[in-house]
Amino acid sequence: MPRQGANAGDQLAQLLRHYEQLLTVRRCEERLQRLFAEGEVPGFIHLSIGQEAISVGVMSALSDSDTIASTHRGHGHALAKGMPLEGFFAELLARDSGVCRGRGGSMHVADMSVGMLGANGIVGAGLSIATGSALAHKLKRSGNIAVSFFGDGALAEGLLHECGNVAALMKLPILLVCEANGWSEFSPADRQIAFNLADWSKAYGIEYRKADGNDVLAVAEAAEVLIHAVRDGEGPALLECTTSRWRGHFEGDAQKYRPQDEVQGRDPLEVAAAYLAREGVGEQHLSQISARIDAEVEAAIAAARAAPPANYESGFADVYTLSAG
Ligand SMILES: Cc1ncc(C[n+]2csc(CCOP(=O)(O)OP(=O)(O)O)c2C)c(N)n1
Ligand SMILES: [Mg+2]
Repeated sequence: MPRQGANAGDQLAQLLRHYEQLLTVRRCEERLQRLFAEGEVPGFIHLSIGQEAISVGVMSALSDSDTIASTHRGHGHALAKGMPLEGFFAELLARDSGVCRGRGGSMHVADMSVGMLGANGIVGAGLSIATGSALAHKLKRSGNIAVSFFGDGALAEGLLHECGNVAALMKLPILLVCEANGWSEFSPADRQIAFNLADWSKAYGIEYRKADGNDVLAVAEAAEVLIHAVRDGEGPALLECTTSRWRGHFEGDAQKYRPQDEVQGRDPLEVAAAYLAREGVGEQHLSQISARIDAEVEAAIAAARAAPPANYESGFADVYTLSAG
Protein backbone atom coordinates (compact mmCIF):
# COMPACT_ATOMS: atom_id res chain seq x y z
CA MET A 1 0.00 0.00 0.00
CA PRO A 2 1.24 3.55 -0.57
CA ARG A 3 3.30 4.73 2.38
CA GLN A 4 2.48 8.06 3.93
CA GLY A 5 5.11 10.78 3.58
CA ALA A 6 7.05 12.21 6.52
CA ASN A 7 5.65 15.69 5.86
CA ALA A 8 2.03 14.83 5.25
CA GLY A 9 -0.13 17.86 4.48
CA ASP A 10 -2.76 19.08 6.86
CA GLN A 11 -3.85 17.21 9.94
CA LEU A 12 -7.06 15.89 8.42
CA ALA A 13 -5.29 14.46 5.40
CA GLN A 14 -2.76 12.81 7.69
CA LEU A 15 -5.48 11.39 9.93
CA LEU A 16 -7.27 9.97 6.90
CA ARG A 17 -4.05 8.33 5.73
CA HIS A 18 -3.51 6.88 9.19
CA TYR A 19 -7.04 5.49 9.19
CA GLU A 20 -6.70 4.01 5.70
CA GLN A 21 -3.46 2.30 6.63
CA LEU A 22 -4.83 0.97 9.90
CA LEU A 23 -7.85 -0.41 8.08
CA THR A 24 -5.72 -1.91 5.31
CA VAL A 25 -3.58 -3.81 7.80
CA ARG A 26 -6.70 -4.93 9.70
CA ARG A 27 -8.51 -6.12 6.57
CA CYS A 28 -5.44 -7.93 5.24
CA GLU A 29 -5.03 -9.81 8.49
CA GLU A 30 -8.73 -10.60 8.83
CA ARG A 31 -8.59 -12.08 5.33
CA LEU A 32 -5.40 -13.98 6.16
CA GLN A 33 -7.13 -15.38 9.23
CA ARG A 34 -9.82 -16.89 6.98
CA LEU A 35 -7.42 -17.96 4.24
CA PHE A 36 -5.28 -19.72 6.86
CA ALA A 37 -8.30 -21.47 8.40
CA GLU A 38 -9.26 -22.67 4.91
CA GLY A 39 -5.78 -24.07 4.33
CA GLU A 40 -4.59 -21.60 1.69
CA VAL A 41 -1.66 -20.20 3.71
CA PRO A 42 1.20 -22.63 4.35
CA GLY A 43 3.18 -22.47 7.61
CA PHE A 44 2.31 -20.48 10.69
CA ILE A 45 0.88 -16.97 10.87
CA HIS A 46 0.92 -14.54 13.82
CA LEU A 47 -1.58 -11.69 13.50
CA SER A 48 -1.06 -8.15 14.77
CA ILE A 49 -4.77 -7.34 15.02
CA GLY A 50 -5.14 -4.76 17.83
CA GLN A 51 -1.53 -3.59 17.46
CA GLU A 52 -1.75 -1.84 14.07
CA ALA A 53 -1.31 1.71 15.41
CA ILE A 54 2.34 1.00 16.23
CA SER A 55 3.28 0.05 12.66
CA VAL A 56 1.28 2.86 11.10
CA GLY A 57 2.32 5.52 13.62
CA VAL A 58 6.06 4.80 13.47
CA MET A 59 6.11 4.40 9.68
CA SER A 60 4.41 7.79 9.25
CA ALA A 61 7.58 9.41 10.61
CA LEU A 62 9.98 7.48 8.33
CA SER A 63 11.15 8.14 4.80
CA ASP A 64 11.10 5.54 2.03
CA SER A 65 14.84 4.96 2.28
CA ASP A 66 14.86 4.33 6.03
CA THR A 67 15.04 0.63 6.89
CA ILE A 68 13.05 -1.53 9.28
CA ALA A 69 13.58 -4.99 10.74
CA SER A 70 10.50 -6.82 11.93
CA THR A 71 9.37 -9.77 14.05
CA HIS A 72 7.34 -12.96 13.64
CA ARG A 73 4.26 -10.65 13.90
CA GLY A 74 5.32 -8.56 10.93
CA HIS A 75 2.44 -8.13 8.47
CA GLY A 76 1.60 -4.62 9.72
CA HIS A 77 5.25 -3.52 9.55
CA ALA A 78 5.59 -4.78 5.96
CA LEU A 79 2.38 -3.20 4.72
CA ALA A 80 2.82 0.13 6.49
CA LYS A 81 6.39 0.41 5.11
CA GLY A 82 4.94 0.25 1.62
CA MET A 83 4.97 -3.39 0.53
CA PRO A 84 2.48 -3.73 -2.35
CA LEU A 85 -0.65 -5.73 -1.48
CA GLU A 86 -0.27 -8.06 -4.47
CA GLY A 87 3.32 -8.99 -3.69
CA PHE A 88 2.37 -9.42 -0.03
CA PHE A 89 -0.54 -11.80 -0.59
CA ALA A 90 1.34 -13.68 -3.29
CA GLU A 91 4.18 -14.21 -0.81
CA LEU A 92 1.85 -15.39 1.95
CA LEU A 93 0.11 -17.75 -0.49
CA ALA A 94 3.52 -19.09 -1.64
CA ARG A 95 3.36 -17.82 -5.21
CA ASP A 96 6.24 -17.11 -7.58
CA SER A 97 4.99 -13.51 -7.88
CA GLY A 98 5.44 -12.92 -4.14
CA VAL A 99 7.90 -10.30 -2.91
CA CYS A 100 10.32 -13.14 -2.06
CA ARG A 101 9.04 -15.39 -4.87
CA GLY A 102 7.06 -17.35 -2.30
CA ARG A 103 10.17 -18.59 -0.48
CA GLY A 104 9.78 -16.51 2.66
CA GLY A 105 6.12 -16.60 3.63
CA SER A 106 4.70 -14.81 6.66
CA MET A 107 7.71 -15.12 8.94
CA HIS A 108 10.37 -14.17 6.38
CA VAL A 109 8.53 -11.69 4.21
CA ALA A 110 10.99 -8.99 3.10
CA ASP A 111 11.17 -6.31 0.42
CA MET A 112 14.44 -4.41 0.11
CA SER A 113 12.87 -2.03 -2.42
CA VAL A 114 10.78 -0.47 0.38
CA GLY A 115 13.41 -0.83 3.12
CA MET A 116 11.67 -3.79 4.77
CA LEU A 117 14.57 -6.01 5.83
CA GLY A 118 12.38 -8.88 6.85
CA ALA A 119 10.07 -10.50 9.35
CA ASN A 120 11.90 -13.02 11.51
CA GLY A 121 11.01 -16.17 13.40
CA ILE A 122 13.89 -15.74 15.84
CA VAL A 123 12.90 -13.53 18.75
CA GLY A 124 15.24 -10.52 18.92
CA ALA A 125 16.96 -11.22 15.59
CA GLY A 126 15.56 -8.05 14.03
CA LEU A 127 17.52 -6.06 16.61
CA SER A 128 20.84 -7.24 15.21
CA ILE A 129 19.71 -6.82 11.59
CA ALA A 130 18.59 -3.24 12.26
CA THR A 131 21.79 -2.50 14.18
CA GLY A 132 23.83 -3.64 11.17
CA SER A 133 21.65 -1.57 8.88
CA ALA A 134 22.10 1.48 11.14
CA LEU A 135 25.86 0.98 11.01
CA ALA A 136 25.67 0.90 7.20
CA HIS A 137 23.61 4.10 7.18
CA LYS A 138 26.20 5.77 9.40
CA LEU A 139 29.21 4.59 7.39
CA LYS A 140 27.60 5.64 4.12
CA ARG A 141 26.43 8.94 5.64
CA SER A 142 23.10 8.23 3.97
CA GLY A 143 21.06 10.32 6.39
CA ASN A 144 18.73 7.35 6.82
CA ILE A 145 17.89 5.57 10.02
CA ALA A 146 17.03 1.97 10.90
CA VAL A 147 14.12 0.86 13.07
CA SER A 148 13.88 -2.40 14.96
CA PHE A 149 10.43 -3.55 16.02
CA PHE A 150 10.45 -6.17 18.78
CA GLY A 151 8.01 -7.61 21.29
CA ASP A 152 8.31 -7.43 25.08
CA GLY A 153 9.38 -11.10 24.93
CA ALA A 154 12.64 -9.95 23.33
CA LEU A 155 13.60 -8.23 26.59
CA ALA A 156 14.59 -11.66 27.84
CA GLU A 157 17.00 -12.18 24.91
CA GLY A 158 20.70 -11.31 24.92
CA LEU A 159 20.46 -9.53 21.57
CA LEU A 160 18.63 -6.54 23.06
CA HIS A 161 21.51 -5.96 25.44
CA GLU A 162 24.26 -6.57 22.89
CA CYS A 163 22.65 -4.35 20.27
CA GLY A 164 21.70 -1.62 22.76
CA ASN A 165 25.31 -1.52 23.93
CA VAL A 166 26.83 -1.36 20.43
CA ALA A 167 24.25 1.15 19.20
CA ALA A 168 24.84 3.46 22.18
CA LEU A 169 28.62 3.04 22.02
CA MET A 170 28.77 3.84 18.30
CA LYS A 171 25.92 6.39 18.38
CA LEU A 172 24.12 4.52 15.63
CA PRO A 173 21.06 5.99 13.91
CA ILE A 174 18.55 3.44 15.18
CA LEU A 175 15.11 3.62 16.76
CA LEU A 176 14.14 0.65 18.92
CA VAL A 177 10.37 0.11 19.08
CA CYS A 178 9.04 -2.26 21.72
CA GLU A 179 5.53 -3.58 21.11
CA ALA A 180 4.58 -4.28 24.72
CA ASN A 181 1.48 -6.47 24.46
CA GLY A 182 2.02 -8.13 27.82
CA TRP A 183 2.59 -11.61 26.38
CA SER A 184 5.59 -13.63 25.35
CA GLU A 185 4.10 -16.59 23.52
CA PHE A 186 2.03 -18.32 26.27
CA SER A 187 3.53 -16.53 29.29
CA PRO A 188 2.75 -13.13 30.77
CA ALA A 189 5.72 -10.90 29.92
CA ASP A 190 6.08 -9.71 33.52
CA ARG A 191 6.86 -13.28 34.64
CA GLN A 192 9.95 -13.29 32.40
CA ILE A 193 11.47 -9.83 32.71
CA ALA A 194 13.30 -8.37 35.70
CA PHE A 195 13.66 -4.77 34.54
CA ASN A 196 11.77 -1.99 32.83
CA LEU A 197 12.77 -0.27 29.59
CA ALA A 198 12.84 3.23 31.08
CA ASP A 199 15.60 2.18 33.51
CA TRP A 200 17.31 0.07 30.87
CA SER A 201 17.49 3.00 28.44
CA LYS A 202 18.90 5.26 31.11
CA ALA A 203 21.64 2.75 31.88
CA TYR A 204 22.72 2.73 28.22
CA GLY A 205 22.26 6.48 27.74
CA ILE A 206 19.45 5.89 25.23
CA GLU A 207 16.65 8.46 24.83
CA TYR A 208 13.34 6.85 25.92
CA ARG A 209 9.64 7.56 25.48
CA LYS A 210 6.49 5.63 26.20
CA ALA A 211 3.30 5.91 24.14
CA ASP A 212 -0.22 4.47 24.05
CA GLY A 213 0.32 1.92 21.28
CA ASN A 214 -3.39 1.84 20.43
CA ASP A 215 -3.47 5.54 19.60
CA VAL A 216 -1.91 6.17 16.20
CA LEU A 217 -1.43 9.89 16.84
CA ALA A 218 0.31 9.28 20.17
CA VAL A 219 2.66 6.80 18.49
CA ALA A 220 3.31 9.06 15.49
CA GLU A 221 4.05 12.08 17.67
CA ALA A 222 6.45 10.24 19.98
CA ALA A 223 8.13 8.53 17.00
CA GLU A 224 8.58 11.83 15.22
CA VAL A 225 10.36 13.47 18.16
CA LEU A 226 12.68 10.50 18.66
CA ILE A 227 13.37 10.01 14.95
CA HIS A 228 14.27 13.66 14.59
CA ALA A 229 16.94 13.28 17.29
CA VAL A 230 18.21 9.98 15.85
CA ARG A 231 18.48 11.48 12.37
CA ASP A 232 20.34 14.45 13.84
CA GLY A 233 23.12 12.12 14.99
CA GLU A 234 22.21 11.94 18.67
CA GLY A 235 22.45 8.15 18.76
CA PRO A 236 19.82 5.50 19.43
CA ALA A 237 16.37 6.06 20.94
CA LEU A 238 13.73 3.73 22.28
CA LEU A 239 9.96 3.97 21.99
CA GLU A 240 7.90 1.64 24.19
CA CYS A 241 4.30 1.20 22.99
CA THR A 242 1.74 -0.46 25.22
CA THR A 243 -0.83 -2.49 23.32
CA SER A 244 -2.91 -5.70 23.29
CA ARG A 245 -2.65 -8.90 21.32
CA TRP A 246 -6.24 -9.65 20.37
CA ARG A 247 -5.68 -13.05 18.76
CA GLY A 248 -3.77 -16.09 19.96
CA HIS A 249 0.01 -16.18 19.78
CA PHE A 250 -0.42 -17.87 16.39
CA GLU A 251 -3.55 -18.72 14.42
CA GLY A 252 -4.95 -21.93 15.85
CA ASP A 253 -3.74 -21.19 19.40
CA ALA A 254 -6.58 -22.26 21.74
CA GLN A 255 -5.29 -19.79 24.40
CA LYS A 256 -6.18 -21.99 27.39
CA TYR A 257 -3.46 -20.15 29.34
CA ARG A 258 -5.17 -16.79 28.92
CA PRO A 259 -7.52 -15.33 31.58
CA GLN A 260 -11.08 -14.92 30.22
CA ASP A 261 -11.39 -11.51 31.87
CA GLU A 262 -8.14 -10.06 30.52
CA VAL A 263 -8.63 -6.37 29.78
CA GLN A 264 -8.08 -5.59 26.10
CA GLY A 265 -6.75 -2.24 24.92
CA ARG A 266 -8.86 0.19 22.91
CA ASP A 267 -9.40 -0.60 19.25
CA PRO A 268 -6.85 1.49 17.27
CA LEU A 269 -9.43 1.89 14.50
CA GLU A 270 -12.04 3.28 16.88
CA VAL A 271 -9.49 5.66 18.38
CA ALA A 272 -8.58 6.95 14.92
CA ALA A 273 -12.26 7.13 13.89
CA ALA A 274 -12.97 9.27 16.97
CA TYR A 275 -10.23 11.71 15.93
CA LEU A 276 -11.77 11.84 12.46
CA ALA A 277 -15.27 12.40 13.86
CA ARG A 278 -13.92 15.45 15.71
CA GLU A 279 -12.76 16.77 12.32
CA GLY A 280 -16.23 16.21 10.88
CA VAL A 281 -15.58 12.93 9.04
CA GLY A 282 -18.65 10.74 9.45
CA GLU A 283 -19.59 7.09 9.11
CA GLN A 284 -20.49 7.42 5.45
CA HIS A 285 -17.00 8.58 4.50
CA LEU A 286 -15.46 5.77 6.55
CA SER A 287 -17.71 3.20 4.83
CA GLN A 288 -16.51 4.42 1.44
CA ILE A 289 -12.89 4.01 2.54
CA SER A 290 -13.70 0.56 3.84
CA ALA A 291 -15.36 -0.53 0.58
CA ARG A 292 -12.38 0.68 -1.44
CA ILE A 293 -9.88 -1.14 0.80
CA ASP A 294 -11.95 -4.34 0.70
CA ALA A 295 -11.92 -4.19 -3.11
CA GLU A 296 -8.14 -3.66 -3.20
CA VAL A 297 -7.53 -6.55 -0.82
CA GLU A 298 -9.81 -8.90 -2.78
CA ALA A 299 -8.11 -7.92 -6.05
CA ALA A 300 -4.69 -8.68 -4.53
CA ILE A 301 -5.89 -12.07 -3.29
CA ALA A 302 -7.42 -12.90 -6.68
CA ALA A 303 -4.14 -11.98 -8.43
CA ALA A 304 -2.16 -14.10 -5.98
CA ARG A 305 -4.45 -17.08 -6.47
CA ALA A 306 -4.09 -16.79 -10.24
CA ALA A 307 -0.26 -16.62 -10.09
CA PRO A 308 1.97 -19.70 -10.54
CA PRO A 309 3.15 -21.41 -7.34
CA ALA A 310 6.62 -20.87 -5.88
CA ASN A 311 9.14 -22.66 -8.02
CA TYR A 312 11.29 -25.33 -6.36
CA GLU A 313 13.86 -25.49 -9.20
CA SER A 314 14.84 -21.84 -8.74
CA GLY A 315 14.90 -22.16 -4.95
CA PHE A 316 18.65 -21.70 -4.60
CA ALA A 317 19.01 -19.09 -7.33
CA ASP A 318 19.34 -16.12 -4.99
CA VAL A 319 21.11 -17.93 -2.17
CA TYR A 320 24.55 -18.89 -3.49
CA THR A 321 26.84 -17.44 -6.10
CA LEU A 322 28.99 -20.16 -7.65
CA SER A 323 32.26 -19.03 -9.16
CA ALA A 324 33.53 -20.91 -12.17
CA GLY A 325 36.37 -23.45 -11.75
C1 LIG B 1 15.41 -17.02 20.12
C2 LIG B 1 14.01 -17.54 20.25
N1 LIG B 1 13.60 -18.01 21.45
C3 LIG B 1 12.34 -18.49 21.58
C4 LIG B 1 11.49 -18.52 20.53
C5 LIG B 1 10.06 -19.03 20.67
N2 LIG B 1 9.16 -17.89 20.66
C6 LIG B 1 8.47 -17.57 19.54
S1 LIG B 1 7.56 -16.19 19.76
C7 LIG B 1 8.06 -16.02 21.35
C8 LIG B 1 7.58 -14.90 22.22
C9 LIG B 1 7.47 -13.64 21.53
O1 LIG B 1 6.95 -12.66 22.38
P1 LIG B 1 7.15 -11.18 21.99
O2 LIG B 1 8.56 -10.96 21.56
O3 LIG B 1 6.65 -10.36 23.11
O4 LIG B 1 6.25 -10.98 20.69
P2 LIG B 1 4.66 -11.15 20.56
O5 LIG B 1 4.43 -12.57 20.14
O6 LIG B 1 4.06 -10.84 21.88
O7 LIG B 1 4.30 -10.18 19.50
C10 LIG B 1 8.93 -17.04 21.71
C11 LIG B 1 9.56 -17.16 23.04
C12 LIG B 1 11.96 -18.03 19.29
N3 LIG B 1 11.19 -18.01 18.22
N4 LIG B 1 13.21 -17.53 19.18
MG1 LIG C 1 4.75 -9.68 23.53
